Amino acid sequence: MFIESFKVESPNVKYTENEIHSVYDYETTEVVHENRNGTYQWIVKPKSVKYDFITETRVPKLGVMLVGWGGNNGSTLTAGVIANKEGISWATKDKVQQANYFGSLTQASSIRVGSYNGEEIYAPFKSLLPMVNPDDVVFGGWDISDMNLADAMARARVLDIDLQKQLRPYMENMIPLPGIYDPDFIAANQGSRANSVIKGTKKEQVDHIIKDMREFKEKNKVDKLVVLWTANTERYSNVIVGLNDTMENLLASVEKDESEISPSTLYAIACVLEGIPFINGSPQNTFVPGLIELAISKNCLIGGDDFKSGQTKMKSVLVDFLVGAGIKPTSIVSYNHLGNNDGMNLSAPQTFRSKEISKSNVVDDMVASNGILFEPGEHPDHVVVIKYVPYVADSKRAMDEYTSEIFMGGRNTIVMHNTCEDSLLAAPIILDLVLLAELSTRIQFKAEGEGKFHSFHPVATILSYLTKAPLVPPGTPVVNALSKQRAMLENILRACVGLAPENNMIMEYK
Ligand code: NAI
Ligand code: DG6
Repeated sequence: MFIESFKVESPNVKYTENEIHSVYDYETTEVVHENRNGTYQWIVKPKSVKYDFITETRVPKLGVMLVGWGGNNGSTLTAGVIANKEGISWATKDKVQQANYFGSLTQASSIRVGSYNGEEIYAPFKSLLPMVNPDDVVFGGWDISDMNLADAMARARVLDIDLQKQLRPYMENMIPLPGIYDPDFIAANQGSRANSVIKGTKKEQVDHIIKDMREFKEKNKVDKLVVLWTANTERYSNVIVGLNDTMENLLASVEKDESEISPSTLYAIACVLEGIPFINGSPQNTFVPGLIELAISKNCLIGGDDFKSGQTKMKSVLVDFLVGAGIKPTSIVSYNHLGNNDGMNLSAPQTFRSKEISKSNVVDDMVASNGILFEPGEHPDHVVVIKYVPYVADSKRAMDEYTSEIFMGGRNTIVMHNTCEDSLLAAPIILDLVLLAELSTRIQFKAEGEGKFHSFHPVATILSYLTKAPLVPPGTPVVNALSKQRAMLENILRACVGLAPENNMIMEYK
């Protein structure tokens, strides 16, 4: 059965006018390696820690500024939100299609809340805590191309033409602000697009972005802003001692107009200095060590890297299944081709390399979890290929071959072929990223023994489900397995309303 909303009634949860206060027992385990009677043993101690969570329930008017607003993702997301807000439907060759938010975890997925008369009760994911309604988000942003969003939507060739015609009047006056362009960081084939760029030194460019954000907030009367990079994939920046390795060195390098500070890092610096959450949807190392230090010192949310939209999402399900089933993946070959501007930019070796890195590390935690299948340091062969084929435009083809060793020396080969518009996968993920980033800034907590409430660590691991290469604070385990990432997110939000983690034990029926 599906219900639209619910309220938790518990001595541990208090709803006030502006807050939900929950007292929560976090059941965990502590592992120690100790000398007991002359031999070292692994000892696992169950442990319960009391947490207090406070969630501010007033939902702000949210502004979202996209870097790369006029790209395929930016224009598709903007179009999709307008279509939902205006209740637009359009004729396809099959039927009359209604706007929807399919593919968005927050808008189109559900959670189990319990059972009633022997029936499982589900509710929308978004009913867990008050979240911004995507229809109410004010969009804006930057692009190095001055094309208006209606023309950008047409250039992207993603949405049905009947829908585009209806959306055009809403989008033709939306013109991205000029962007920071540095041809050294993206493919040379992007040069012809760059007709709207911010001039000046790196310091002047950072100041310009700060001014843009302040003006956007003021003009649109938004309470909060989130900025997200959905611009071209950049090459990796070199991390150099004295240049970008510490907060002081990074800020000094901006002052000195050092060439190795990338545009994405400049936008991120501007955001962090303004206390505005910044999310990186592309694979490059925008978050150089100096930037992470800056974000921590300002307690400003940063999250990334690289949207986990299709092939990698499947990989983080399939490899988790294989390793979890005691089957040993020995070779993973992932090939894809696409013909959009992203594909063209990735046809340069340096930008491809950024994508290759973020796509390649996604099975490490699953492999490391099973010492029966894998020797220490052993890893499946893992190859990633991307080719640019203009004809297929945004419709990406992803082909994967997984070879595994099964019982008694047998071989198992699974082959997958996925065809899908890339931007229709990415747009709802962008939405989730900004909505969840905003929500997480309204949550405060403290563990027993901690004096004061505080926010989550500024490096937002809570967003991991949505990214290929989750950025985590130094010393924190990286989790790629999709089901674990989703459970982490859902269970933290459940804790905020005093609900136990979903453990699937269903003891009521045993
Ligand atoms: P796109 O190439 O259509 O759009 C990127 C836009 O960024 C372009 O309009 C370009 O003019 C603009 N741009 C480039 N450098 C800029 C700068 N420094 N400042 C402001 N604007 C700038 O690409 P698309 O398909 O929208 O993808 C965007 C990014 O998202 C790419 O890096 C891609 O790798 C990444 N991504 C996309 C996924 C998908 O499923 N579509 C999944 C994972 C990541
Ligand atoms: C070619 O791989 C283009 C990329 O931008 C991908 O479409 C994007 O990274 C999505 O990757 P995945 O592995 O999540 O499908």
